Amino acid sequence: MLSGLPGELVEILEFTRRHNRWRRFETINLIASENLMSPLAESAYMSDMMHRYAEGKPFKRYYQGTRFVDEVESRVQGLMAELLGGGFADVRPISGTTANASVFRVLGACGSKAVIPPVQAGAHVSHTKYGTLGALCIEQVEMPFNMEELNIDVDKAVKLIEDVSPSFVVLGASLYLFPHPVREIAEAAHSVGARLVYDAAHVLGLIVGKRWRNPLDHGADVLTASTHKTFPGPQGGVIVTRDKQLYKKISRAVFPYFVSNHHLHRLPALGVTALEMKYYGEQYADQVVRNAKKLAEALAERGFKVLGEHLGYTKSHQVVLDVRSLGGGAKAAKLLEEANIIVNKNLLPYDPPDAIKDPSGLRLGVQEMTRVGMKEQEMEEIAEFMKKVLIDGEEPAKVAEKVKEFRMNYVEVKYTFPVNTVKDGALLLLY
Ligand code: DSN
Repeated sequence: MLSGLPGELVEILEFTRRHNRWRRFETINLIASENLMSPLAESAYMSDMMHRYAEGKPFKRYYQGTRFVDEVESRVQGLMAELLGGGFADVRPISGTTANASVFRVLGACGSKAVIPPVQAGAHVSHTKYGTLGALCIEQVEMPFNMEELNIDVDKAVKLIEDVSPSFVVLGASLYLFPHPVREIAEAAHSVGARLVYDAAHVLGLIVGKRWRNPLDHGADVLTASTHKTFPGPQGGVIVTRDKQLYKKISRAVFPYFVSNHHLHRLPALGVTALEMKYYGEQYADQVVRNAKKLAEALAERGFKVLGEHLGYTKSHQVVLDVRSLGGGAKAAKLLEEANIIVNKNLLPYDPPDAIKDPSGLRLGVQEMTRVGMKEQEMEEIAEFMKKVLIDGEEPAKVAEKVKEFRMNYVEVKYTFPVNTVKDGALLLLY
């Protein structure tokens, strides 16, 4: 079919096809920051909006031709705010980092201080001097961490906030097993006139599905997130706050400081996902947290060192392993990839910061496999595949074939509306 076309073209198409087949149908994906959109959301994503510009806010644009984009964007803003218990949502940030940049720019001046979770304990790069804070020349001050509780050390963090008197404090993390103490930290922040930003990128789907406390109900001033981790939407960002004045200021930072055009085709897909989460989110989030706990238990039973045993392992979508005795995170992640199991190596809270290239840990997330219908029984099977590769020393290529067979049984995205995008013509409706 592709004969007669330039070789470079065939290669690009072929690599894309191979990627799609491998990552979508042949691998067990346990990257904690990824997920799948439903075919309905994917079809909404493939709209003409991807070609258009709409700088500004709905109904107040700098371009003509946006009347339907305005309708979609204003509805999606409303839905995202509704899912988070009310307030005001800006859906224009094109990533979680862009959302953070916009908020940090408003809350902190160059030379001010921000208190953040420790880097090894999961602060996102945008919270740090290496990333967005550094770009805004805001100083990072790390909160003390309690290794026993695998959480922020509340008493010490409160004292630190009182001593440092930062412009803002950040909670939420990329390595995230147990909910951070929002209420106590919010009180401490407010007592020194600081704002509390909660980065909910990893747990947005769990918050919306009511399986993780909503930080806006516990004193956080503003929530930022990406929309594609436990919240299974298109890649992008969102900001939600119940403070109208703060919302206005942040919106003025989103555009024109950090976003010009906001990749409009995300918006209908985000709207579809928001509605999926409105109707199916609790069911989905419930299964995600069950699966994570089950995977942790199944791995521990098979001899893995799983963090947080005395705390019940996890309350989120994540499971964290210490694989130092199995050759370290880099080696373990590579072997699993050869066996068609995709994970990422990760610093653990007790690793030195310079261990980033070969940290002690693996971070696993069950949200994507939950989305394709896996339940507790399948978590046992995943743990068994991982044992074969990392503990029994079986040939990864052999396990890869078994993983492929297993994965082929879970291709349909669940927790969505019963629409067949081909048969019911949803795709055609868009054109
Ligand atoms: N840091 C990425 C992760 O958690 O995988 C997301 O930006």
